[in-house]
Amino acid sequence: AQNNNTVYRASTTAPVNIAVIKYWGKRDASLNLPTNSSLSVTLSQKSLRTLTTASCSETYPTSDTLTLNGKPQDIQSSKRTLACLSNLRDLRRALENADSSLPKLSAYPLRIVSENNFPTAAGLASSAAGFAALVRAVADLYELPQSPTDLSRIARQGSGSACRSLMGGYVAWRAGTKADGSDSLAEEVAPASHWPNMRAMVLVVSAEKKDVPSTEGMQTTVATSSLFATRAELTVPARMTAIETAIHNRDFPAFAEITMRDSNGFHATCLDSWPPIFYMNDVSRAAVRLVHDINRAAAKTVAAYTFDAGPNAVIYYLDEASDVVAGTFKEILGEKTDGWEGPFADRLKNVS
Ligand code: 2P0
Repeated sequence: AQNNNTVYRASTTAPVNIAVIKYWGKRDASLNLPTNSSLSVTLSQKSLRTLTTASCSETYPTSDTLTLNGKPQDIQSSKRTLACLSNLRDLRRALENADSSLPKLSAYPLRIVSENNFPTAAGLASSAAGFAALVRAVADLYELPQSPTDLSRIARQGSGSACRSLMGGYVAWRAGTKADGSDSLAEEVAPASHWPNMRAMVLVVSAEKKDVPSTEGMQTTVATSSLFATRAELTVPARMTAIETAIHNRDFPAFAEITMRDSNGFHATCLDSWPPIFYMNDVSRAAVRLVHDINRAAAKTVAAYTFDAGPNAVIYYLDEASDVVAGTFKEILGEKTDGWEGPFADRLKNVS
């Protein structure tokens, strides 16, 4: 082959998603196949996103490199990153085999540079945006024709929740039943524009690294919790159907109740694990009480909380309730903690 100095490059951003029906439990740990389906809301990229540039060149030194927030990462020790890159290369190679005029990018070393516009350690689903951006950037670099749903199968192998960050709005990750994972993929349930007055705010209770990493925590729950099987087999499937109906009907009280119950149910299976796993703390529980107080005072459901594998709260509400919801949170927590992050009050309408 002739010497080719060209550097091929593509940049992209991917959003953070926050699940309202939680993914917790794997039926296959190497392919990241979940025990139950899940559903998330994509947050505005103005506040939370990963920006990733992927490039490749025949002139790059031999092996692939990845830099996260300025720090070089060891790709070879990350089976998940290797799985994503190998899947993307296979798709590129298929294109090159079908059209010999295409440059052989699949044979070139990759250089991937990724940055979050929020603290990585803040427990804000950085792996979801990170792997979604990595997959999208390399897919763009390779000019792959695959749809976001097709690419979600690849991002899922990086981090389960990453498959839900390849599209905006309301996104379902269908658990699937096949052993090879081919039917375990993300689908858009509704675009963000379907419910333009939906808002989310993040209450940063702690920016410290979580106690028990998600992968380890979910393995412990699946193996030891006596509540878990009911959640995975009965409770979550019923909630998936109900919350999709609530989203289609823009029924906030129904959406909110299902969201809060699913968060509580997920944390109940954590507490029911052996040894027990605690992600919420006293401040988290104060936020739960405050949301129930706000809803009681309003005599209707105007706010919903949800918690992931950490103590931070995400609060959903509609724009018309922002005075009573965001206003009350700022009033009560604003002075007492420095955890309130105003800029995270998102307009989902602006999600691209
Ligand atoms: C979710 N979480 O649905 C749930 C709710 C945390 C609680 O997805 O092992 O980082 O990489 O597949 O995606 C966090 O788990 O786990 C998560 P892996 P991931 O958002």
